[in-house]
Amino acid sequence: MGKLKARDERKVILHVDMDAFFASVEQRRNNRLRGKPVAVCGKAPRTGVASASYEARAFGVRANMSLYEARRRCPELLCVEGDLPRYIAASIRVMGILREFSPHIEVASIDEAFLDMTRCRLLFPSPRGVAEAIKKRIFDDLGLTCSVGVGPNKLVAKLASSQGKPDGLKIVPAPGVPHFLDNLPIDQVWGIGPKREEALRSLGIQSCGDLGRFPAHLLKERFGSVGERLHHMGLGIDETPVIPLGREPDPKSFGHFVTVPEDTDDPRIISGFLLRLSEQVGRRLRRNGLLGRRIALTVRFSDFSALTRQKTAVYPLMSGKEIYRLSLGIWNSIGDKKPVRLLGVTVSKFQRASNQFPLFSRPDNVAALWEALDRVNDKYGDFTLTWGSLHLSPR
Ligand code: TTP
Ligand code: MG
Repeated sequence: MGKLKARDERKVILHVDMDAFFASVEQRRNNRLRGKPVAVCGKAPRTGVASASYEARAFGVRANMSLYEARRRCPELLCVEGDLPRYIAASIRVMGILREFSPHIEVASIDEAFLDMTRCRLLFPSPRGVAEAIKKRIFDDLGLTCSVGVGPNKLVAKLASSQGKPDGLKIVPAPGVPHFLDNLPIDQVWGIGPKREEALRSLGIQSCGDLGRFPAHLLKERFGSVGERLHHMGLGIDETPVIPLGREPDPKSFGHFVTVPEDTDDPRIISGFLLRLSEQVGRRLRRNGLLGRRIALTVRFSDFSALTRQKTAVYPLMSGKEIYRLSLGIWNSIGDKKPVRLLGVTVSKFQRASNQFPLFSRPDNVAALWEALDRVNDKYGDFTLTWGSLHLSPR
């Protein structure tokens, strides 16, 4: 088993994830739903399950399942049309509570956050104590349960919180990481879908710990850049910091790059990557409360020749779609195209996105809300949300 970095061993990271978040919010506000199998769904008639209460999960109902299938598994399922502004309001209250415990908080999605407690040790010497206090505060204030994982880095903390669900509390100190990973089947590691799981099992890899012992170069050969990430996961290594919202250090530009899995000149594949990169950059802008005017496209071709071209937008942007339109425009203007090896989209020439959201006085709430919306949009296309439909008051 590889060694954890000494730097990691000193850190105390918490991952807090609300249990069956949307469904629990609905159960909390409507007595008739409590203790019952509940599914929260979108508006459209052919929508799927966004969140299933744990009572519904006992019947095999899961997120992303079609309503048809969910009802087949659980005929008494109570379906509730989701109300995103309500969940965002709850999310903002949860994040507000977490912020009382540590200023080093990264809102990872609408219902989950990482807290770096390393520098709060004097105030909260016991990780278990702080985790219990957080759970109690959230329950007392919102009547909702959450699961908390504690580990020496974000990866282990997140894996730990997923193991205790619901209403869980799992602490994995650095020396316990190898044992924890050995007992973690690979299908429980996020990001490993059924296809990849099958491929890993065919290599004799059953647990997350097996992944760490498997020769790294073979994983890379088989899975490309993901292989390295898998290897690190198997060793419980993760050096990514908890990035508090709006606190990326004085950025001049934001760029995202991808080495495509196979050199390609297929315009559909290339535009797909450009869209993804643009969305990533847009998200980063919003998280930092910034708008950008200059968009640059970087391309490295299969023969390793490279070019960067840029364009200045007429007005400052923070939307991934608009960044995509511009970067695609730059791509289309390139004359002599060879198969592409690497693509990058960078945005610069920033200005602050101030006074855009009159409903929120605190900038951290705005950032948290953008983040929450981004994550929900990623996962949950069925809701349409306009600013006007939000009636939230900042805490
Ligand atoms: P999750 O934390 O993944 O799920 P959950 O909170 O419902 O259940 P768990 O106890 O396993 O954490 O997602 C948080 C919320 O995000 C969830 O309540 C609804 C929403 N969501 C979607 O809208 N679509 C999805 O596909 C998923 C997975 C979640
Ligand atoms: Mg959750």
